[in-house]
Amino acid sequence: MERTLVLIKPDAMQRDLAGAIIARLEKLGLKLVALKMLHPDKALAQRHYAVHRDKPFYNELVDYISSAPIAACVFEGQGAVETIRKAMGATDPAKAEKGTIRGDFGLSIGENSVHGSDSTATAEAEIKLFFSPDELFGY
Ligand code: D4T
Repeated sequence: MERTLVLIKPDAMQRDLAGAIIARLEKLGLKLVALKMLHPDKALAQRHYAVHRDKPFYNELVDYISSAPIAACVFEGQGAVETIRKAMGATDPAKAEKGTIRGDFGLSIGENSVHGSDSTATAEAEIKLFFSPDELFGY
């Protein structure tokens, strides 16, 4: 079954939106199969965002995601990656449609409340970064 990683970013955690975001994703028929709260260190943030290492916003992105606790979640279901990407909305909350997570909760292109894996291959690698196999549940 397809799985994807969702990170609830510091801006959403700090505004007590973790439950609301998880509830929205559960309502899409996706199953929450792993969940943890953690404060990522710089090394983890750099590995997670390695694909962006040459982008001008990379350092800011790494600093931001490692600035405060986040919630990491794995959701499972048919088409989970695409379903969650749609539910998140455009990267820039100003361009995201109303009713999407970023459209409703995001503050700026950096503080955009959530991360979601962009392909099944990326999801597999990202899930391994945040979870060991025994932290993923089938139920
Ligand atoms: P993620 O990967 O977090 O689900 O976001 P997207 O897939 O929607 O967006 P992305 O890969 O283009 O960017 C990754 C991450 O960087 C932040 N960002 C992006 C930023 O701070 N400034 C920018 O100019 C851009 C383009 C937001 C998401």
